[in-house]
Amino acid sequence: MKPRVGLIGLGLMGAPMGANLLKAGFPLTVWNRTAEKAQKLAAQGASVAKSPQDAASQADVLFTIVSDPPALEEVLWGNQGALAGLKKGSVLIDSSTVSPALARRVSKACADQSVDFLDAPVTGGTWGAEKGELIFMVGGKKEVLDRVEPILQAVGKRFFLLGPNGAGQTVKLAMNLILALEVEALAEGLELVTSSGVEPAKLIEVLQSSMGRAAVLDVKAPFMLKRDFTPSFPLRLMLKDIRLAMELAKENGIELPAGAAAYHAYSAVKAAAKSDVDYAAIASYWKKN
Ligand code: NA7
Repeated sequence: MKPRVGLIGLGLMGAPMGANLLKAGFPLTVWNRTAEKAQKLAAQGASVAKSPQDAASQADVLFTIVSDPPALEEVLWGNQGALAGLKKGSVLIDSSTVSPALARRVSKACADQSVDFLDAPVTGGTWGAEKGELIFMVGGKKEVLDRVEPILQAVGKRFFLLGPNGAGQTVKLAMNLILALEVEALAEGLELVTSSGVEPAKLIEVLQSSMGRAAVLDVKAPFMLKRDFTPSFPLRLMLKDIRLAMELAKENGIELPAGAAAYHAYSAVKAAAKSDVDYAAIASYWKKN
């Protein structure tokens, strides 16, 4: 019999993950703070839990994928939180992006009640979530990852075991810092070209044939040229990740000078944005200054 899966957090990433878990035939219980968002998955066969605790108590394997550290603390330790419901021998997989320190705190709380824990943030965006092709960066024990891999296969395609709990989040923060810097650098180059009266698409064409070639040119440049900033990975979440990376650097006693500059630039765009925008909206920085 297939293990029963729980899923807390039905945002841009969680909702398509839920749909793929159902498609793969896993019995699924979901919970989301805004209850209406559970309706679509309920129509596809998911049970809707009354609280995070209720979702956890029904699950052999529970996923959480919520916005940020306070959201994760709320669903785990808040009113009728999931930790109070998790059964002995079950597995908690947190796919939110949070601090490595919080991941280690969750790991300790799980160990205290004989629950296994993996920090397993993802990359791939909404596109990867919809296709079931997410890439997981995992911190935790190999035997736990092996145990849940058949479930992860329903939502992802690669699973990197990076070290003990916290290591998944550490690598995720470093990766998103690099992505934020790449897209910011691309925006600066585009602005330099545009403000000089040269067509910005020409820069992309040349970059595609040069050593500067990178996947962000395929994924983000077309939207930056069209100035379509519909959120795939919202800027507010990228800003949260840069902040978490800066905090980790401070704990480690190292400086991230370009990270600090990127934090400033993304913050300015967020402050000026009138709606939720993708982080590619960093290309609109110059409209605001
Ligand atoms: P979204 O689309 O912003 O979704 C965020 C989810 O987190 C959504 O289900 C929210 O519920 C939930 N949330 C936010 N705050 C809380 C609190 N305080 N309590 C309970 N639930 C909460 O984000 P994504 O799906 O794109 O990303 C999720 C994570 O993956 C994030 O860490 C990214 O950096 C990577 P709501 O529907 O608003 O009630």
